[in-house]
Amino acid sequence: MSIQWYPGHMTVARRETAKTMAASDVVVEVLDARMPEASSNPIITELRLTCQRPCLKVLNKADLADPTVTQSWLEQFSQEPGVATVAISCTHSGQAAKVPKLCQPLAPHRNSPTKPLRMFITGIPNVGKSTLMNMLLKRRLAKVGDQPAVTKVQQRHALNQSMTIIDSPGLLWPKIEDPNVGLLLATIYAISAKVVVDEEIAEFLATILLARYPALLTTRYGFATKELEAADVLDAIALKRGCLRKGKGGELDREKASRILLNDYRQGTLGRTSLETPFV
Ligand SMILES: Nc1nc2c(ncn2[C@@H]2O[C@H](COP(=O)(O)OP(=O)(O)OP(=O)(O)O)[C@@H](O)[C@H]2O)c(=O)[nH]1
Ligand SMILES: [Mg+2]
Repeated sequence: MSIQWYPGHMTVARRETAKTMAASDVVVEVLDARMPEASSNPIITELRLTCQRPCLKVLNKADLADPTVTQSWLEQFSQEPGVATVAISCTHSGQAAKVPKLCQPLAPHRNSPTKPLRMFITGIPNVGKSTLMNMLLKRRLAKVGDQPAVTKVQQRHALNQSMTIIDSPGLLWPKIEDPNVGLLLATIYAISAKVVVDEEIAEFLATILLARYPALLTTRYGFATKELEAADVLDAIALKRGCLRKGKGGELDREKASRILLNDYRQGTLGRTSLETPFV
């Protein structure tokens, strides 16, 4: 499955991203800690290299990711020139404050009311950009929500006398060539559910969970995973949760089971997992 999905507001977002980046000092690229590579937008990388802007890669939602794997990602990203990295969770108060502290040394000449440090928060949809801005401002100025494309326009705010922050709409790239990346992004709901079928995403997720975190499935749903395949996982969830298709003679409702698995995964109810590792 390669995903070709580029709604009109994304074209505008791309143009705006280029413009705002040129007028910023540090690019704060928010990634999903559970898949920092798949959630890196090649357009943002290309633009920041062209504009020669330093970048802070924020591995957000670290509370949902496997801490050992997150540490390996931080080590890998810190090797990149002009890049600093940090893993945070915006649901834990105080962690967002690390962001401006790490941005300042990336543009030390910008530190006064006449030359404020301009931090541009960007990234793919639903990774927590607006939540990060709200946490920094300690006010709910931007709307947030667990779905893509909540933010429609950029917002600029003064953080203090010598720092400004800009929140921006999520940005994807026009054609996601690698089917794995498409499915990973659908798993964290960076791509709209209208574009991908839940059952396909859930089966993809089940494959990874079976390989890396089978115990989490057993703990959550109460079935043994030995010798199960991904499709069996959905059947097992349907059985355990009594998901049956109406008027179909007791046939299992795999679609409903898929939604249960995806919701549990997205909300972190299943436990802490990383779907991508830097070792492979
Ligand atoms: N568990 C967890 N959830 C988070 C964290 N940060 C944000 N969220 C949740 O992630 C969802 C998306 O957050 P937003 O701030 O709206 O994401 P966004 O990147 O601004 O999304 P768009 O505007 O659609 O591009 C919301 O449900 C947030 O509550 C985090 O660190 N941990
Ligand atoms: Mg937003």
